[in-house]
Amino acid sequence: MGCLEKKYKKDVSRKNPECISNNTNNSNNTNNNSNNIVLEAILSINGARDNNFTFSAKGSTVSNTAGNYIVRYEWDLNNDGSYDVATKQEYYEIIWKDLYSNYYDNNYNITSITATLKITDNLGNQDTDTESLLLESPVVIIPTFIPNAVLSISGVSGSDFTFSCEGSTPGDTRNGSIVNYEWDLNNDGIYDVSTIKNTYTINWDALITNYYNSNFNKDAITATLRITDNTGSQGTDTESHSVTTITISSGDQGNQLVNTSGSTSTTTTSK
Ligand SMILES: [Ca+2]
Ligand SMILES: [Ca+2]
Repeated sequence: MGCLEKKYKKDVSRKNPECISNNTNNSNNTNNNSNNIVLEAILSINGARDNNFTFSAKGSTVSNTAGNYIVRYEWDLNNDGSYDVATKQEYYEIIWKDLYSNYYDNNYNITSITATLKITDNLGNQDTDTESLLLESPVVIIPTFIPNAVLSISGVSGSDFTFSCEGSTPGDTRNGSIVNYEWDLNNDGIYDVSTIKNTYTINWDALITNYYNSNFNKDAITATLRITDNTGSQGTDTESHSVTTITISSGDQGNQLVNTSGSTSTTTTSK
């Protein structure tokens, strides 16, 4: 057959590549009739999620110099076989939102763009090229439903001490729930007690003997509460409490979100 080699280029979408010239003797171009014209479409795609996209036919060629030229560019922006846009210029620009919402089922998370360019010259010859562009994976937005831990401590030296997390809330305040409370009674980073109730009470002797030096001679203790909600997200709060005066210490010093991938982010709010 006389198809010129150029016609069997990378356009894999064209199931039945056909000779685009009628030249059947495979002779060299003589540039004196339209039968020798070879038209080559070259598509390039540039763009990124959240940015502009440019579909370009730059580099597409007609092979002879007999006066034929490209008169129309058609763009199938999603390679579904239907050409979506026609231009006289050799490129087409579209913003990301219009591209995915109009041509990719409104799917922001698509991972690649595949498009086909069809060019037509003034003699009616046509050629196509199909190309794909891989997109970076979209940034996963971690929900900012952060449990809010609020620790309060009451008690004086010699009496019972009550640690309470009343006022704490799960990340989803409407539908969520707190499923676990953990108490670090001496703020050494080790949670000493875990409860499903939102209070924990311990007498002075047990508190000092078990969690502080028995010769405890300070004015205050410091404890941390950690709550876990039904999604596994956690919040913490640390409070210091005077043991010499009858008072309730309460605060809301910070929250911690632990996401399911294991990394941790922390936000801090002042009292
Ligand atoms: Ca299309
Ligand atoms: Ca501890």
